Amino acid sequence: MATIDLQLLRSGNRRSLAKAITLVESSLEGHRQQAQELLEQLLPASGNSIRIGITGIPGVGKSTFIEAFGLYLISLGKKVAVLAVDPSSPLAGGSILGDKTRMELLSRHPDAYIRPSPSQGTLGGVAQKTRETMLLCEAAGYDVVLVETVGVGQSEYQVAAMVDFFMVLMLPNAGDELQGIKKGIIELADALVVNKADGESINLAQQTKRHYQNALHLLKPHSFWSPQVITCSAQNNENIDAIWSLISDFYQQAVGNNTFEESRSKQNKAWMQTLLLELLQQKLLGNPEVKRLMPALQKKVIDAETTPLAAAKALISLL
Ligand SMILES: Nc1nc2c(ncn2[C@@H]2O[C@H](COP(=O)(O)OP(=O)(O)OP(=O)(O)O)[C@@H](O)[C@H]2O)c(=O)[nH]1
Ligand SMILES: [Mg+2]
Repeated sequence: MATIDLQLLRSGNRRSLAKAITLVESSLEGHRQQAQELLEQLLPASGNSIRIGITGIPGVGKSTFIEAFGLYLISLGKKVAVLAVDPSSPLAGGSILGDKTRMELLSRHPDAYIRPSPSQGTLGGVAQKTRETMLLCEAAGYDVVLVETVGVGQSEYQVAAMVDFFMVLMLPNAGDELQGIKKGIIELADALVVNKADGESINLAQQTKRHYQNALHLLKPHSFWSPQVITCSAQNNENIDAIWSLISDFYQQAVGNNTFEESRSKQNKAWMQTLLLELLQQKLLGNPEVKRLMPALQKKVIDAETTPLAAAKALISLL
């Protein structure tokens, strides 16, 4: 892989950014090392964006929303990067690419950069690569990074742990409780957005909004910010500006009371912990002695000749 021109990348050159992301996504050991060096060099230039996570069940309108929201942000003079985290789907990447038809104007706009989900990675998996890609986009001058995920797996938790503001898109459907979104995800949301508040669904959307307002009221004020419920129509471009003003409000408050930086520090510490445990596991299970002794110890445990704890300790002691 050719070397990456830092100046060119920082000036916002798209080819240079794309090359850097490809490097970061590569699983080859040599590339991994080169990628880490690049990231360390760019670290001081990263971090200057607002990172927004967007989740919701298939069909809720995430792509349509991102098209409308992204174009609105661009109209305010911002540069917008859209990343996807979708480790569960074998079609990962395919989906957001196919989605470019729903993000037609955004995907062609010079101030937008859309990147599909990386295919399953090793260390830290897709989440690690998305984090690294986010840093690269920031170094390349993107002011807003939108991280999209389908709300049907574990990836929502990973996305919530890497963004500053996390929003869950919902359908107008007051009777349908959580619509397949896990309660734990709702608890992480800084905003619930009831999309498709248009046509015959306007009243239902308002009803749904009140329903969640009442429910959220019971859930949390976990910090200075009380989660907000808002309706919009991504299709008709309605209330898209109100959603941005809500996020701006959050951002200003969070920066003002230091929770913005604090929350990013916490995220970095927690992520380091995750990576540490993952590396440890890799190291343990890759150790030749551990591999050699594992079957015999497993058999001993099965035959009740030793306890699971004693066997596990014997293996750990080999490190
Ligand atoms: N009436 C109405 N329809 C919408 C709105 N937003 C999206 N849709 C429609 O809902 C359908 C799904 O929209 P998408 O944007 O593809 O939804 P998605 O969440 O990205 O779906 P996946 O990519 O499958 O997870 C499409 O037919 C859209 O045209 C809206 O605000 N109002
Ligand atoms: Mg989509």
